[in-house]
Amino acid sequence: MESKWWQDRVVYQIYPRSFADSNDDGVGDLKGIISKLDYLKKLGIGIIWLSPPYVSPNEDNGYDIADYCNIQSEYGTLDDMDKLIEQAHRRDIKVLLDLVINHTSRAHQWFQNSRRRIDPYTNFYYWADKPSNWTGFFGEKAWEYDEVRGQYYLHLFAKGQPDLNYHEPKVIDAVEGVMRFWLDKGADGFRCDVINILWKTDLEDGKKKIALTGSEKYISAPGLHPLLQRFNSEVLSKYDCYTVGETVFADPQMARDLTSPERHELNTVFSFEHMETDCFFVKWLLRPFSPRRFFRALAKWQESLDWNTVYLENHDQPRSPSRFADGSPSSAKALAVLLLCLRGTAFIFEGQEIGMTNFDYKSMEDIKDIESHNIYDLATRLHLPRRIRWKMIRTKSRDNARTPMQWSDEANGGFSKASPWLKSNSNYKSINVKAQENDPDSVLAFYRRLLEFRNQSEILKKGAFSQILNQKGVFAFERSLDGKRLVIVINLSGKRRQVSLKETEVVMSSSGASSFSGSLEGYEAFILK
Ligand code: ISL
Ligand code: CA
Repeated sequence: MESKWWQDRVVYQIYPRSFADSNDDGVGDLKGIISKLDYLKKLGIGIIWLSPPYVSPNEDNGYDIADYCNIQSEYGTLDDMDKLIEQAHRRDIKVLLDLVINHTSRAHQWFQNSRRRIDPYTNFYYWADKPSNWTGFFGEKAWEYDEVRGQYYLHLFAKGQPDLNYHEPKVIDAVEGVMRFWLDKGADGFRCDVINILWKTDLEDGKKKIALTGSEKYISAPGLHPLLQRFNSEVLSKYDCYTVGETVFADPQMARDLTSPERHELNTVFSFEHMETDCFFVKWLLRPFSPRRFFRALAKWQESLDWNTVYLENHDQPRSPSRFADGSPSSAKALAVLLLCLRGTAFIFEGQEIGMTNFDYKSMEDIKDIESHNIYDLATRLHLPRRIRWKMIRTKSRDNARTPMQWSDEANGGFSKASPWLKSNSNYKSINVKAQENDPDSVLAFYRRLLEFRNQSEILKKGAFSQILNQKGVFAFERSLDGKRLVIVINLSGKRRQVSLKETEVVMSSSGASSFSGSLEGYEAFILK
């Protein structure tokens, strides 16, 4: 079958705030992104996804939107956005935008009108006299009293992020207007924030029998599917666009229901199962990393869906070499082999291609993320010792991913001459683009070679996945197409391991080794045929 453009290309996620600062005010911006398009092209990227650059009070760094159709002035102007899309397209790079439609900011005009009961906005949000006892994603109560309206509103994330009410048809129309606005401007699709929780049921509740989290009332609730089908038939199907939905608490069946082509909802989703193998129930309850559990989750999703996404990092997750390995450049390369050899649309997060690691902060004062602060405060109220609280934050804070991109060994990693909005990782002196650019052994050089290989390998782009082994920290799988096969073997154990595989001819290796005898060093990976 003919493949779609989004099946043939690799995506690069940009967190605009932290990527490149063109005017040295300490905040990344759109002009900064434009100046790095050649760098991305050379890397082998075919699609970029921008985290939200829209007008926002920044309580959740742009995931709290006050105006969907304008650019936050610190990032630039609508004109800059037009230029960015045009310049990307000129290089044959597609552009995905973040569509955050579960909630707006409290500062959005829709909310300001709704709290004053000004029509047609009166029912744009979930209002209740007697709220349910739900807890939100950031560890707070999910309802907040609004003095102006004299009622409670639902916010599954921060207080500044009231949830939109999709039971109100005018919300659907308004959101479709936003989608059309950006697609007409040339955007090639959307990454859809927490898309499987849009539809809520049984909100007002006096009875105490509902579960504390309330999640069973909104995870892929039945009303979600007609809603997504409507977005698809009214808007998405009219453009050659791609959608990837962020789906929380989803199992493969839910993912199939959202992505099966004949249902006309989304193209792909982000699953979380492999990212949840180092915790119990919630990410803050730390569990030692187990390569076996991790690979098992990846293989399960590879086998359950015909086509989906693959990712190891994003702006909400710790850095993968720190999290799944020992943080070393060789482990960053081994993880690159895993990411880019699995079947599906692969996503690289900014800085992953140079092996950036978790932050090296020493205290909460350096942390900016609202989720981290809320959870730290909650843990303080629960009397957890400081040592434990800090360990949770250091290991899992979203700021691990959000430190400024490390371009050179100049001040602040060459990100900005001004002090950046979030402190740089001090390892920028050794881990940076400039140092890696001309070093053939660098993580960056390896990513470039691997992307070049993947971009022309029909087997890696289209081939079937099949697991070969998962034991003692070593994972091996086969990709096959029309009788041809590649075998990929990755050692995430940190120790030398011996395996027995039929294939021994080395196509590529993370260490540069050109022969394979069945033995892998710690954090070594091979592509064999
Ligand atoms: O980050 C998480 C784990 O800490 C998730 O619970 C995360 O909150 C969830 O995946 C939803 O994330 C998305 O929506 C949030 C926003 O804060 C995240 O940055 C975004 O990726 C609310 O818009
Ligand atoms: Ca700037």
